[in-house]
Amino acid sequence: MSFDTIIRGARVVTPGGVSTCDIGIEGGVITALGTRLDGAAEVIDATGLIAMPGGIDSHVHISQPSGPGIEMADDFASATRSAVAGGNTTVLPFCLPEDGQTLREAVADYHAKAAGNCFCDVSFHLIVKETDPVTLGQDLPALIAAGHTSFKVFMTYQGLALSDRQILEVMAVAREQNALVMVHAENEDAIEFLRDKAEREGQTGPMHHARTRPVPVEREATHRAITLAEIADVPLTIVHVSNGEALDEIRRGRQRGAKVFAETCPQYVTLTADDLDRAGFEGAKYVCSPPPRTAGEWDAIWSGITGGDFELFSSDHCPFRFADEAGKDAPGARKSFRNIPNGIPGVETRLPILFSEGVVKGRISLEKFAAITATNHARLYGLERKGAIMVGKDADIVLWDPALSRPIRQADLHHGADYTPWEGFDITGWPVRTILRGRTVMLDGAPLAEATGGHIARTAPDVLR
Ligand code: DUC
Ligand code: ZN
Ligand code: ZN
Repeated sequence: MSFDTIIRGARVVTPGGVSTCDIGIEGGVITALGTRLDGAAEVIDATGLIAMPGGIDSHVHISQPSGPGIEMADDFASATRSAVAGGNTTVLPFCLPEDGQTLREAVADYHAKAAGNCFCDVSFHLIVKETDPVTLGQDLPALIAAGHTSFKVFMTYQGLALSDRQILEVMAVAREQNALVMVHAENEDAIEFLRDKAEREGQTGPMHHARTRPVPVEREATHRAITLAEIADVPLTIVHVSNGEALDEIRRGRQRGAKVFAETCPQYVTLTADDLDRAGFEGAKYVCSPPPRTAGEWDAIWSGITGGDFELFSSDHCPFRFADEAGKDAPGARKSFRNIPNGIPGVETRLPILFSEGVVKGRISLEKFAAITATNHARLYGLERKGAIMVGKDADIVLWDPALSRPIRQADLHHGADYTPWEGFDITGWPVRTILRGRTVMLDGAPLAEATGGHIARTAPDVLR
């Protein structure tokens, strides 16, 4: 036999185009693309299906420390089970040190939490919240050398936000050590000012989370982050871009010659700030940062997707349970939006939403879908064996039924959250089989029993070479 598995007859999406052919897999690797491949222990008939590179979600939060008494709804098992159900084969969670913990200790903790519990492959971005000489001079270089080649800095959140000087110091390390900086761009002082004012005026419901983080807060920070990167002479990724004005700053930065990569997420083309105004406390289900904007901003984000401004479409999966004091219903959350944990679940729904709203509705091609959900994530974050259906790459493949229609239902999802922001959202096109390094890990929406995922050490992002 020449192959362990042949996937027969799918429309295969490769970086070179879309064609109907067979995929030969041996030892977990794609070893042939061609017609009439023969000789395999397992033959998967994929007639009528589309074969895409397995989704890479390069922006998820799993088991992340979230403050006293608050608990993220997913551990590595539930998040990665949910990921494969949604057509993903690799996810990149963020590693955030607890207060008092070093970055190295935090990474060791994450490895321990992930080991043996992953249904897809994982690799960790780091979050840099301290800029002391040990963190910048020792821990960060050692962790980059060990394959953690990207890290996020925050311009918002007390305890996380770095000053401009600190961001420059972190960028200098990235430049020296060949790593990629990701920035959460929102102006903390401006938010604090607006938040204090809102609270003084008794404007305390979930909706005021969005009102106190308006577009200019993000636009200004996006401009500043790009400017700092120009000063430090490094590329950067602006994560979770929510609106057209921030995107315009990215376009202007690129025109000046800055190397800026941009990420957006499903919430910025499907949800609005009005969702935070739903009756009772329901709006808390939609509290995330940056907040969802307006339907007008959806158009601006779609124009960025179709026009090539966004390299990355990620979920920003950051799950908290709704009916839970350790989640959205935290002590004080009904008294002020300030106390509502930030984030929404989405690792399982990212790809179906983009397929349905993007491919099926004719906004984007299959090739663009593959690029912004997998190929570019691998390229930007140094996942050399991942992200494309090509001979020599890991056989990370997802088969899509482009005609399968059903709405998103919490009851069908596998995450640890007790709700989805997209309950009842109609989807045409669902992933029906996820294959990780040649093994089927999801069939017809059901993740299979074994946790065969592992940690992937990454190389320097190819944009830095
Ligand atoms: N930033 C994220 O990237 N995710 C959730 C919350 C946040 O502020
Ligand atoms: Zn963020
Ligand atoms: Zn995030």
